[in-house]
Amino acid sequence: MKEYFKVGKILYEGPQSKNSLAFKYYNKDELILGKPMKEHLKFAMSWWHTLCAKGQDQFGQNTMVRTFENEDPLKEAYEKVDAGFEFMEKLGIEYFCFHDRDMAPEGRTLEESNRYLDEVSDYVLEKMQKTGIRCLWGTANCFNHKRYLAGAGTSPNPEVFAYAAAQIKKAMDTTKKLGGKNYVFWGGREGYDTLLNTDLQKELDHYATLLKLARDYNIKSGLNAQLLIEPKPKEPTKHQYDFDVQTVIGFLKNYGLDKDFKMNIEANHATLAIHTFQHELAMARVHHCLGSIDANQGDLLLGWDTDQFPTNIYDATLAMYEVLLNGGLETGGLNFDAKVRRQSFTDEDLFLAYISGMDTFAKGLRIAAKLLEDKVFESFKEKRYASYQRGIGAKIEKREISLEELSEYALEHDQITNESGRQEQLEMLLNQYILENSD
Ligand code: XUL
Ligand code: CO
Repeated sequence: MKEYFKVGKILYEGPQSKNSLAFKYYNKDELILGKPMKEHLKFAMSWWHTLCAKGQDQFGQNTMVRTFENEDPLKEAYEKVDAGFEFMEKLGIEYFCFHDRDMAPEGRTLEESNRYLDEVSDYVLEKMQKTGIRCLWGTANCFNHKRYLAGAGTSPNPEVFAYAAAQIKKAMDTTKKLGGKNYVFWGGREGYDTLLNTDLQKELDHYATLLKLARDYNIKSGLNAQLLIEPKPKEPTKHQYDFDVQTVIGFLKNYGLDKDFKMNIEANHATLAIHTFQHELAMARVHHCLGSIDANQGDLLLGWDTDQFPTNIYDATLAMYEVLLNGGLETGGLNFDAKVRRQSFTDEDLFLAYISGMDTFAKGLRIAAKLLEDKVFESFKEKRYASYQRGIGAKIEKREISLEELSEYALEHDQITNESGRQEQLEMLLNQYILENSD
């Protein structure tokens, strides 16, 4: 069997190691809060960025030098399977995520595309059985082809709606075949560029219909995956309907779909929505719909989805803090929806990027676990809201009070004293935990 990467197996060498091709913080079997790191951090390889991205941008051509290239796209798809499994095995990554069209090429007809996907996914299944590597989630690419120029479920053209439905059905069947426990809907081109040509009501209704049909098929087909919506506020359209977690929750509730879907939260999408990553995770957590994570980061100075590998320890700490508060991600995991920069065109760069991302989240997990164990923020918050446990506070919480009674109460208690929110102290403590645990 051909070896695609010159890099060997990546091992844990600990924080003192100077070897860039080794983990410093990710020690897969080490117990954190009684659970092995690899169970807290179900890392996944993104098929598209890792095996398909070639480094092109809107101004320039491909830059990546890859050993798994072939003039015949179908043959290349098989090479990508071999290369992808070698890559995951060498990094100790136990999951992957895929779109239908990055696993197998688009054919001349839908029937041919389906056949390609069947064939390549048969081979993927073989590799999964040999290696024990699993599928975290599957999805359909209903945004790349020009037929989707005006959306998929929200296209004004019902032929496009039908085509998208067919692609989703097939991607769900393939996810079932590969044993995926989650299925993702990223809105792709479900949004608008101008309201001058857009019937907002119809588009929202149609989008909800597509999701309802997929929800029903998830049960009918026996896939029974956790369905996930991935919010993103803009790009490619000016306004995406799945703007952010709160918007999606409102949409799902409006159409009676809130029990059927959770969220797949991507850090760079949070940035585009002018939220922190932690905000999106916390919002999903308190609404019991935190499903999975697309682990990456954006560039705060660029206004687009740069999909960089996560290196920010501060953000990763707060993200893992939310995950721990959530009691984990159940069927979800951390998919590196991230690509190497176009100047990082060697195979080795791919390994370095994943090692860096995995170590960032491993470090974040370690710090978050300590913060939680020591109840640094939790005990502060408990005290901050403690007066809601007694007197007038308890009545408000139990909703055993009217506006008139509150008015009477306030008339008698109009000299109010507040307590400091201690933001700077808490930020200092967070820094201390990050720095104290710097090796
Ligand atoms: C696009 C994006 C997608 C989804 C899956 O910004 O994040 O790759 O994760 O379609
Ligand atoms: Co994503």
